[in-house]
Amino acid sequence: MRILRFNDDAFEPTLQKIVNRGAAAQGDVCFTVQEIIDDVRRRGDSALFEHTEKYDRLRLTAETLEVSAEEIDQALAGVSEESLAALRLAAERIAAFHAKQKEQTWLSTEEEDVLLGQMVRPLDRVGIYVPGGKAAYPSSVLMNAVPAKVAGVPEVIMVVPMPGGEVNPHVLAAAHLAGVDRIFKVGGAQAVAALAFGTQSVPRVDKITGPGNIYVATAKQQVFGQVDIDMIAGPSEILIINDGSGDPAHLAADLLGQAEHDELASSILITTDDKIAKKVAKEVEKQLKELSRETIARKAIEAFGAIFIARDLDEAIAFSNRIAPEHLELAVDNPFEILPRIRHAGAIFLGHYTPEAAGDYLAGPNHTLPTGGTARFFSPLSTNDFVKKSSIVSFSRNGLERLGKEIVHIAELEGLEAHGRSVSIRLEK
Ligand code: HSO
Ligand code: ZN
Repeated sequence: MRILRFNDDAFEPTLQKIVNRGAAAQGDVCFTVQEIIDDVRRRGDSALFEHTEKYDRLRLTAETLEVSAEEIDQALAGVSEESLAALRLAAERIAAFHAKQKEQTWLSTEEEDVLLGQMVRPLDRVGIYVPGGKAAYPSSVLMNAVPAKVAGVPEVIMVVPMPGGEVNPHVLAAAHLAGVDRIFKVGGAQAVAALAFGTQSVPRVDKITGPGNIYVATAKQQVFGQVDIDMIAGPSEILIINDGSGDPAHLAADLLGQAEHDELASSILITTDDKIAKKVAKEVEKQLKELSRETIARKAIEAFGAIFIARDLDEAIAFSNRIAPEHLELAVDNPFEILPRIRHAGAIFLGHYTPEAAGDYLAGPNHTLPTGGTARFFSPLSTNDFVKKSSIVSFSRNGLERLGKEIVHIAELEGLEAHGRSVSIRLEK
């Protein structure tokens, strides 16, 4: 793993390459995605089935499109008690954390004559995208479905591609534990389109969340406005701030935990100590060789991994705030001392015994996090993504008398006479 100081010539180019790594991917798929969406929108089920046959080699009918209760039972039968228990623990902890995020409806009276408030209501129906194949993570099912259910969404619909009819049974088990209501065996842009516009068999949803490949991300972007979406996730990343304390093997393990996700993942350590920098680089090499996903992790580490040496923690913190990382580990002796100075990060993991993986699976917070520097303005997926609000306004006659003059005044400023009259007509005699 390369080790660089801030004043090295290679520092800035290396950083730029890392920061811009997500941008290269998009572009060419836009047109294809748009065609698929238009087709599903126009022809509904038959287009959905045709695209599924083409991309997933799976021939579906209105009867086989949806995962049946028997198919769920079959999947559950193939999942060990231990796996179920682990997933159940994760689901419970995620639910408990997300319950704390719940915003309440509130009402407040003003001078006894005006009542104002905000009413919180869950969305009626949401769609959760779950990737198939190697990126089929049961944890992502929980991270999307559990908050929706905690928010009170009555109908959570999941789509998951099943290439050749195959599906990860743990994904179905997680869906079952999270209380997903219906599951459709479709994926890709065609599934996103079906959720956004509805077909004869797939009901239209109000919001689509969940990760997916470039086709799915582009499709979500294109249907935004027709439905709401969560964020557009880019490649994953971790930044570790270190002060020379801790075990190099632990730091290396955390860097690799991110790198094994995909070849575009980025793992950065910024440390104030050059001795630990060298030890971590050595450890990364050693541990890489032991990984089953060595090829992916090695590519990510070589292309988008780095160890930077900072003069002091101030410089490390300033760097982190500039990057606004998705995952930030404060692998320092006194993490709470520097926490107040962290401005931007999706999730922050404090101290030497909080590997990011704890947050990926069952600490409780969501693992759907803003990537690529968007932690500057985006937040983690939360219960609040599955509700929307209505404003509440109630004036009594006294209230309208108290505030009516100014309403009429502003209506006149805007030349909107009927607005003004709707007030003055009520206050006559
Ligand atoms: N670190 C990933 C989430 C994940 N990890 C799922 C394991 N499974 C994105 O933040
Ligand atoms: Zn992960």
